[in-house]
Amino acid sequence: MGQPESREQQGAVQSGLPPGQRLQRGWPVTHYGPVPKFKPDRWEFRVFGATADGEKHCWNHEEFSALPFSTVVADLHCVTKFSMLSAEWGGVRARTLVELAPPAPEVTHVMVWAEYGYSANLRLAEFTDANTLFATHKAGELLTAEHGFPLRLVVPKLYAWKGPKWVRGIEYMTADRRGFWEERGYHNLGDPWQEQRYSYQEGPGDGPEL
Ligand SMILES: Nc1nc2c(c(=O)[nH]1)N[C@H]1C(S)=C(S)[C@@H](COP(=O)(O)O)O[C@H]1N2
Ligand SMILES: [Mo]
Repeated sequence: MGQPESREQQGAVQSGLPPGQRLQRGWPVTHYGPVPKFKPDRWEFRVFGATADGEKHCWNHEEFSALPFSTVVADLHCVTKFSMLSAEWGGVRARTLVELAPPAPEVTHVMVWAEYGYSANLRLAEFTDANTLFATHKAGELLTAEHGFPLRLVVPKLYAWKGPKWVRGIEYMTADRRGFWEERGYHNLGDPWQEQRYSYQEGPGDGPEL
């Protein structure tokens, strides 16, 4: 369970440019819809769905901020073809939350939920990867509102739409379900190294049909 190890340096996930991507100078802002306003007294992070104990688990902002802090160096690949390499993200490993609020044994997938109903589905194994991070910081500084403050998910091995900004919680699932972009024509898996951009590229077993 979450030992009070405070700062821990994670491995680096830098592998260069996946096929079809180009390098972007700076850090553009990309998302659908408005930037939500952060209300610290109303904010909570919820773990729900098929939890091991059948209960919902919640952290308020103060409690979440006290969780063990780790850093991950990772690239960001937007499906619209720009990439940003070697960003240093700081925050709480997804794995830490899974240890604190474990899933039931039959859980196979996780839906990550953000403000305004944005969502992204991940396989449990991707979610619990050591480099999957709920980021509060980038390059040692708090995230800005446009980039997801107070919390965004970083999944280094997948296209960036799989990392919701303004995350509010996760749902443990016993079967796969498509998230926001996955329902709107994007690939259910989203591996940039295999150029899994669109749903029409999916093969049998890649996920529930559109
Ligand atoms: N809540 C939310 N998160 C989101 C999105 C979104 O539309 N809503 N877009 C995703 C996409 S497509 C990308 S490329 C990245 C962009 O992150 P950035 O604006 O910090 O560069 O955020 C991802 N997270
Ligand atoms: Mo994107």
